[in-house]
Amino acid sequence: MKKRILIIGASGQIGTDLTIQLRAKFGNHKVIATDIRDDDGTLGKDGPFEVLDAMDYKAIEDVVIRYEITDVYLLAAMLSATAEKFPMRAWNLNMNSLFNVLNLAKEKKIKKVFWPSSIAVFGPTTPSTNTPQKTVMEPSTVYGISKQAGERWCEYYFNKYGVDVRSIRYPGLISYKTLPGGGTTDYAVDIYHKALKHGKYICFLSEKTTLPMMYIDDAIRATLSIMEAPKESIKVRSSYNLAGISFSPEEIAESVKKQVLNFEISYAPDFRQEIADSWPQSIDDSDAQKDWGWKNNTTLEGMTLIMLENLKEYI
Ligand code: AKB
Repeated sequence: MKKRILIIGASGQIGTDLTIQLRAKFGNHKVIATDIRDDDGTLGKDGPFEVLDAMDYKAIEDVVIRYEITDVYLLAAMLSATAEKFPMRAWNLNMNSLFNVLNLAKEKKIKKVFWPSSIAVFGPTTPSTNTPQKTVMEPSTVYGISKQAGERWCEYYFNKYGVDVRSIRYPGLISYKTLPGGGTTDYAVDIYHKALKHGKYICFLSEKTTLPMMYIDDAIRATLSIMEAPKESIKVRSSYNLAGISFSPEEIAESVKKQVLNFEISYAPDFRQEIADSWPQSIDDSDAQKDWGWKNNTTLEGMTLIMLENLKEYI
């Protein structure tokens, strides 16, 4: 059967880059981009775009039938910082959207599901360096609780109903095509914008807060790899640990200073510091390496060069 892909939440940080790359790979008209907001001109010009609410089962089912969808990538979610402000809205969105897609797969209306988890599934009691795939998981954030519950449900739907759902625990992602929204790791994108615009940045995390991060191209490559891997090689049906580069605000600022000579950073930690402090500093992703050949490519210095070069056009 021919592959037809539905992306829910396509206009966000991951969705934008993922739609572009899936269209390059499978053809523009095979990839249906959808989002709760109307297209801003980025994704609708090259292929189908529809307004779609991830909470509306009937509306998703209608798109699935109309376009004969085989694979769904569910990217709609409320991220960590915003979820602390709207706990019930975050829980409802993050869980109901997942049930909608898992149930479509259970009813055999679609074949394969991608759902992103996050390093937020870990909590203050998790070993914070080289965090193993299987370890203590007591998340202390609304977002982390929803991702951990989501992982349990993914595994349950695989075991009980044979749903082919695949998932990655993304670290903080850094990209230039779109801004992230409402995350704790967003400072690592904002710093590049402010460095080019104002030559200085006030960071909402303290200088030594090391977190796992990844350049978007690596994250998209990981997503395509896990979705392409033979079914038998996917041994983890909750979600895979994925490691990229770990760094602190102080270290990313040093890499920016090498390119933007008078760049200055200062620190004013806010409520996001507590969220960041509950997350690991580095991740052990040996299961992803072993099961579907994952390997990170981009270094901090390399990412800084790419970000500053490309953002010049936008600023
Ligand atoms: C966030 O900061 O909420 C996200 C994440 C780590 O999942 N970027």
